[in-house]
Amino acid sequence: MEHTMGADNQIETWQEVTLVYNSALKQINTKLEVLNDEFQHVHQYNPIEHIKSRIKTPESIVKKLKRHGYESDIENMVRYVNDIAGIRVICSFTSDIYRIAEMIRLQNDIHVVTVKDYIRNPKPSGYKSYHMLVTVPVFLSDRTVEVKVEIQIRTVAMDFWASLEHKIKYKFEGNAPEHVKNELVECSRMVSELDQRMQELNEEIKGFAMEA
Ligand code: 0O2
Repeated sequence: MEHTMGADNQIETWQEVTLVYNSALKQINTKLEVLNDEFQHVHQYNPIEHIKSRIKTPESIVKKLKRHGYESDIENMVRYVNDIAGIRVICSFTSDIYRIAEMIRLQNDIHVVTVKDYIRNPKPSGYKSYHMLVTVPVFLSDRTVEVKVEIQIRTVAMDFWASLEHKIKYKFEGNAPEHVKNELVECSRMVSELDQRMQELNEEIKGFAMEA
């Protein structure tokens, strides 16, 4: 029998939450590694630079539930917090992002719930990244559970920007001075320009390699 967590919540303790979400992360990690290896085999090129994954801390989950006005219990965590399990995929070029997203979409057992393209539509802060909320089946001894995983795909440059902006946001508790915010928006514009120029350079080099 199949259960979607949240609709028919089969998870009752924090230990079960970590077990099930960790298993989902392992599955997605393996899928991405396989796709990267296959891509290397076929095209002699790795679209993925590296992958980071994490389970959200209980403190951070409770904070998120509170922000949205929900009580802190396991059922609400599973139902309303979409990024308990998160994977960040870092690649070199913007075109790799869409290539990886398409490869994920084509996996039979992955169901794409939502997509947020903050590259085509950046956040007012300047944040850019491609977000996919997916579910993946986790096969337990007595049941199969569809588990939500948030996949964030971004370039090295976008990641550099996001990690500094995150530190600044944390330091100023979300109230950074206006000139700092403006500078971040300007840096984000520079990130886009850098990504575009690097991609153009890469295309040109590929053209040379084909002629040789
Ligand atoms: P952490 O520490 O990364 O876990 P949600 O808040 O998730 O219910 P929302 O706002 O629609 O709903 O989600 P969104 O914006 O699609 O994705 C949220 C995650 O994206 C964040 O998770 C960050 O990881 C990242 N993110 C979104 N906006 C920004 C931004 O302006 N700057 C940076 N540096 N990261 C951003 P958490 O839970 O906020 O944090």
